[in-house]
Amino acid sequence: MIKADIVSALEEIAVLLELRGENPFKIRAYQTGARALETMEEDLDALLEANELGKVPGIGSALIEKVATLRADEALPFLDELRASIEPGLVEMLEIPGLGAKRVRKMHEALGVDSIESLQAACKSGAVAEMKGFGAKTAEKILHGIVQRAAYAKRHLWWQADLVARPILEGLRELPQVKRAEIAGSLRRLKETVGDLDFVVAASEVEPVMEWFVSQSSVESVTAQGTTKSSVRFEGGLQADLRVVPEEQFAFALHHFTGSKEHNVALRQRALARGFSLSEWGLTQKDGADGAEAGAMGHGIKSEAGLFQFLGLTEIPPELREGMGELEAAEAGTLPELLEPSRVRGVFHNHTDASDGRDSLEAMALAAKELGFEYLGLADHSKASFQANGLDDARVLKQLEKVRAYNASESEGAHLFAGIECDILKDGSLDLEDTTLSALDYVVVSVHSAFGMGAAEMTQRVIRAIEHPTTTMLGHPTGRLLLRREAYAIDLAKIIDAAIANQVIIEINANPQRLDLDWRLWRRAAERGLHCAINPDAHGVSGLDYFRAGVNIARKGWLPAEQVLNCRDQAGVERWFAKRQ
Ligand code: DGT
Ligand code: CA
Ligand code: CA
Ligand code: ZN
Repeated sequence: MIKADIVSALEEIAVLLELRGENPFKIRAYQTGARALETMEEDLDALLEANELGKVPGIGSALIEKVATLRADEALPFLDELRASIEPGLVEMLEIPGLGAKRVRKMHEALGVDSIESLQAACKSGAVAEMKGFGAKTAEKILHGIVQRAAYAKRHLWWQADLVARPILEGLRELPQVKRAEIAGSLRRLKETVGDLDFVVAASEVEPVMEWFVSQSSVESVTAQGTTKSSVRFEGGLQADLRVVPEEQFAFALHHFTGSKEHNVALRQRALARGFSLSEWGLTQKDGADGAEAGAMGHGIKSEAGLFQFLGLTEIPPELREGMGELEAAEAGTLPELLEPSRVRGVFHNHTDASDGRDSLEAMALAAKELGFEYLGLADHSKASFQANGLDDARVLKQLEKVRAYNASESEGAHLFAGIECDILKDGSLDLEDTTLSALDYVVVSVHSAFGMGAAEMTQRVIRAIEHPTTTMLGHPTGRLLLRREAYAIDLAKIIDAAIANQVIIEINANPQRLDLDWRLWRRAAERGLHCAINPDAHGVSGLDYFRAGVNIARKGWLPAEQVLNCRDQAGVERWFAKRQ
């Protein structure tokens, strides 16, 4: 079983245990373990072999044996028994938005519901409404959830969701009743994909704000309209939640609905340890002795910064709130200084009409200048990418001359660097002559073929390309297309090791559909010395702007500017290239 499948298995165990009403600590151990396994970059097999998996923080002793068994591809009797003990209909019910394992279990025990259909019937008959702690409103919500389930299942690219969200935020801010309005949720956290949009508003009057929100022309259907929350669905299936709160609750609501859940849980635990109960409404002081509550809700906190400060932390930017050590860093004062788009002086992996780009070298250079770039790297495809009109050695050398002539001319565009996106052939050799490659300023190497080979072979293939003396950077290291194509099998820990050892850069491919190398891996990799280049992989002038999505990922990956090649000036980049060749 590959690592991703083991992660899913651990997550599944957590859910199944919850459906059975097991001990919350046990459940949490599996959730934490799944996360730890997902984000670790060490080679799983090496750790297992050395008996060192337990050293990975978050992987408890109970999990080690199960991971080992799953890795060895054996069936896990524990999981099989667990599955067999729970009706599949219960698991399916968890796909209903807003419905958690606890409630599913209660309804199953009290009413015998065992499928979405029987749940729907129980909601309609009033049986659910009559249950203690449920009520008519909950039954109604479940019915809504069942109807919406199919549409909710789909996720959306961050870039597209952001395009939808920006004008809505502007519209909200223009309403006279609105005092403050912000985007929350995964969109604000800059996740690569987004389930739904979340807006949080402080307003003097709720109704007109809700009314404006649900009657936007792009709204296809209104799934909820209330006094604190409304939800809508746009054409294309994207949904949005709006929460309206009184101004004194705004900072708390914004923080809560920004998430992530993991971050929220950790912050709530920190508040509890200091004698406060934290929620989306505010902070309540716990009286201690008899458990009675005392103290004001807001403590005068008007901003997220104020909330973090109250809890003894420096402000944690939304994109770092993933429950991946940000509280510890905020306490120690070691949060990274996040990269700003304005620090990006140029980008390296872009295509022109010489291969499969739409625009000429001159047009690309001008567009780069207009974006404020000092330089632009051209990296058209090489000949093995024949479907993309890749360049052979002669055409590469001709383009190199053209770049040199452009830089020597009086033209207004950005300085051009002459590069190539050279195909990594099946055996790991490069698609062009060494003499051609070393004549260029830099070389991006990428896999564009034979995605189906096994992980070991793919890893060897890419490492061989990384070790090639002319290689400057590795392009889109997993080949994934978000929501469309899985990453090819490859051992990224070994790839990162090889890149560091050879002083080869790994790119953040900033095309919104790639965002590859994944943000989850950058923090550790950068700490170990890996350098990064943010590359829009533009296939026309309009694609250059994607570099902003790459900056998002660099921020989310805790990347320091010193390790981002794009932050160097032209001379600094030239020095890096020279060192390599
Ligand atoms: P998404 O929409 O799937 O891309 O991810 P989010 O993070 O935007 O999640 P969403 O829209 O369900 O909820 C927004 C935030 O609200 C979430 O990040 C944390 C908070 N939140 C929602 N439900 C819960 C919950 O059950 N427990 C906790 N602790 N926080 C929650
Ligand atoms: Ca969301
Ligand atoms: Ca939401
Ligand atoms: Zn490519």
